[in-house]
Amino acid sequence: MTKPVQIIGAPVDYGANRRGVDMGPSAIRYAGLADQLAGADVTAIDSGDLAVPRAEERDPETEEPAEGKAKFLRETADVCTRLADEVAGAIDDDSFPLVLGGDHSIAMGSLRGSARDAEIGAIWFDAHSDFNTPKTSPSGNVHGMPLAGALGVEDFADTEWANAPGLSEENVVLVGLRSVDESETEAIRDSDVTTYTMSDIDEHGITDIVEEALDIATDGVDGIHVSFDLDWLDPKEAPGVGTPVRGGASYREAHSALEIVAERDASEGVLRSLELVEVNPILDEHNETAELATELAASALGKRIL
Ligand code: Z70
Ligand code: MN
Ligand code: MN
Ligand code: MN
Repeated sequence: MTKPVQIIGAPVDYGANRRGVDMGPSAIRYAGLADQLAGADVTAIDSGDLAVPRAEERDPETEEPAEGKAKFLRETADVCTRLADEVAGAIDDDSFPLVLGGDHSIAMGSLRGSARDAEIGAIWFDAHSDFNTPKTSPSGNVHGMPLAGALGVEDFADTEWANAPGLSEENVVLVGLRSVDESETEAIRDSDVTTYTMSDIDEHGITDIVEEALDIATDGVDGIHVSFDLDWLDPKEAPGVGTPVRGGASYREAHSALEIVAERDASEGVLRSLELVEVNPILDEHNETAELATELAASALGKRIL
């Protein structure tokens, strides 16, 4: 990454069903993010954390839109609106926004910001598809909804703060799925997003899958956002996440995936923004998931061994 990297912390847990993920940005910094980025020859500026009131001080009452349920939707809207401004501001300054979560609900802010005055694609590394809406969500947890929100699916259609108008389904690729709700399956089939499950990775290998994902995401756009949920990895590698699902990506597959992204960025300048989400230090073992997040950021931003 030749641009200066602007670190933006989003200590949010409104969208998750477990407390602790709001401490993700602190844990990732404490695990040595600055050193890792320096090791990748990246100039980093830490702009600190967004101000996020504690969930305990708020009422989780379910909210509009639609007749469905979505906990803390008002708070999520507020944070995402401010995060979108931060991300768009960094890009405007010719910096590269690196967003630290926080739960995955913040992706609506990252994507909306990254897509301001631009056409973008997105690659979504996640065990989950995050394609629920307030109407379909089995849990009411907004971290299961951000991709639907950003794409304006169904009852999110008129939810301006959540939508990223410059993001089209044709340029969205989900990689490594292994936990998809029935309601999400239908919505995904009705959409133009591309999906690769863990079985696809087993069959074709991580290299081919990520190259293909990059071809699709970058086709005809100004750049891409990479949204990286740490639960994409196997819980053996990344225990500090709220919703671990067995059978995930290995340590090497995760690095390899982001190294391929970095390589494509080095040759074609495709990367516009990156976020690392769902690190929960309360559920972690010796902060190893946060440490992994710092290493993965370095791989995505071009760290090379030789
Ligand atoms: C389920 C839901 C989920 C994490 C997304 C799970 C959602 N599909 N969990 N990311 N960590 O409640 O919507
Ligand atoms: Mn997710
Ligand atoms: Mn997930
Ligand atoms: Mn196949």
